[in-house]
Amino acid sequence: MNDEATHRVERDGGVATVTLDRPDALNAQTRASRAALLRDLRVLSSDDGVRCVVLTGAGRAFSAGQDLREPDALVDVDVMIRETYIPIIETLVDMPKPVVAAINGAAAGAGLSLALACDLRYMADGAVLMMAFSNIGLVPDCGGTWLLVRAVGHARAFELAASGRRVHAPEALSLGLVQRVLPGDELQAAAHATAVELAARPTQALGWTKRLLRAAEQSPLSDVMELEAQLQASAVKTHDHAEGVAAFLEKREPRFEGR
Ligand code: T3D
Repeated sequence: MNDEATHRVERDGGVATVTLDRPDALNAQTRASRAALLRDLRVLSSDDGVRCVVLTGAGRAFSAGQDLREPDALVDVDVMIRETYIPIIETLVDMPKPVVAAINGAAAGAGLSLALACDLRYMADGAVLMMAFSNIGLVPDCGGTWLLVRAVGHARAFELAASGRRVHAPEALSLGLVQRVLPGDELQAAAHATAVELAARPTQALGWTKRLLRAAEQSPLSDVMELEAQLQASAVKTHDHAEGVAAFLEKREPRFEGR
């Protein structure tokens, strides 16, 4: 699935784990690594057999963002961002199934944007988050502003972006940037366990729920309620709705199939 060998994709039932795998470079992103990642994320997005995705990093970092040693990285940077970074973020945000980030180590710059594009973030107690862009005289990109301001509000987002400082796990948890902090050696198991639970939920309804929550962040109430009505009209026709109601009436656990 990945001939570039800059990440790995492993399947376990309905859970796919994507591991950024350039540990010697703190999983920093290059043109080639982004192209390969985008290709595989799109495959996972359209594969109905995949019902939850975990995104994590190999070694001691989640991702240090753009590989600052990559030759010519800044040539046509806007084109590069449009062609690789933006579609990766959009694919994660629009993925019609839950995506869990297991932040095993530093998530900096575009690496933090990747994590913020996921639906849930679990963080190792020794990891750090960094809006690193201003440390090298850049503005946040890859949706970092859009995602961060919605997570923590303007003033906190500005402070984190302007300082470029390290946010350690307890602060990340208190800011709501991550949902759980775990000892490093328990992180992957906890993220996988949550992914297994989510994969057993009604995947199509969860995908539509993601879409509604994103719409709710930027659309008027009346528009969102109309979209809710439209998607509910689709949801009531699913196998999982029938199964959920039957299971409730029969006083048993539902067996959702994601359709
Ligand atoms: O530029 C464009 O193309 C536009 C797009 C921009 C998007 C972006 O992502 S901009 C932001 C880029 N990322 C950064 O600025 C983060 C830089 N790295 C750090 O701040 C820190 O390294 C970390 C917080 C990630 C980790 O800190 P620490 O103390 O654990 O490790 P370290 O000692 O700083 O780094 C270890 C090595 O990794 C070191 O190399 P060395 O000295 O052992 O040979 C360091 O240079 C290297 N490294 C870390 N980050 C990057 C990197 N090499 C290349 N690119 C990196 N992003």
